Amino acid sequence: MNYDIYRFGRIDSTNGYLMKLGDEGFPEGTVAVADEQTQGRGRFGRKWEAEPLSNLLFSLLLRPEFLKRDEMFILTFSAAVAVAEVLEVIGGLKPEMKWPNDILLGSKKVCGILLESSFDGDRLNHIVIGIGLNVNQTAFPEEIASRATSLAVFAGRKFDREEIFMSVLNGFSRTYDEIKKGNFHSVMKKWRDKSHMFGRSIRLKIADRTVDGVFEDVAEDGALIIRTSSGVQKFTAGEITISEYFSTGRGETI
Ligand code: BT5
Repeated sequence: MNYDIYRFGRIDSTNGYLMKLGDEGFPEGTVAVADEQTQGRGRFGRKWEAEPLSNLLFSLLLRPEFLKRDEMFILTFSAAVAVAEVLEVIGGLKPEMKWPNDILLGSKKVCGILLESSFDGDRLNHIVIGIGLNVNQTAFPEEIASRATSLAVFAGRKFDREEIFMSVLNGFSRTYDEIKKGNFHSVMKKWRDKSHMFGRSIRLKIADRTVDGVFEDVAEDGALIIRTSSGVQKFTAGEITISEYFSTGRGETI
């Protein structure tokens, strides 16, 4: 993929910016990266908080016309695989995938991925994938301090943000080529190999409902499969908590 990179010292949100450029017809491969976001966003209107100049905050515009609406999930998994492989190669780290859109180091969140899409009826206009990776930040705001970590905290050294950025873009380009060829399985396999949740007791929160069970698998369509007391169930959305945390009273969503 040919990338066209727009760089910002400060911006509201790289995702918001690229959603607008998407509407204006900018091509696939347009990238926005910022040293600081004033309104960095997560899913469901949540905030992404990142110290200026310390982290990797970027978004990528895609026009994956080859994907069906219910196949978009593969893009989140592809991005997660691209980031995790960079952490392994450059950082010598062992990242862990957390369904559906997080990467953890030592059970704490180091990276969040936000996929936003624009449709015209059933026709896809564009998709924006946003990646927030904690790189050199060593202290976090109180609300997230117990659940967030960074490469620097974990590895005990600073990292070159640009090197990580370029490596993630290169890695994503390779993964994107795979899924263009319809090879979802190889991406899902790489993701699964980095998930250590299989067989663990989890609690899934979906809106105001909770489901307790055992993490059975992630299906080829990206859905979470949980074994509950009433049988095996499949979910396409929600938020997981690992039961070890809530059983010790630390019940918080990573
Ligand atoms: C995500 O949402 O994890 C997706 C985050 C995507 C951020 C990128 S940065 C570049 C691009 N531009 C944007 O505006 N966004 C994208 P979610 O799963 O909803 O998780 C959000 C939750 O993670 C928050 O409610 C906090 O609890 C926690 N959180 C916030 N900042 C964090 C950080 N720096 N590290 C770890 N956890 C954080």
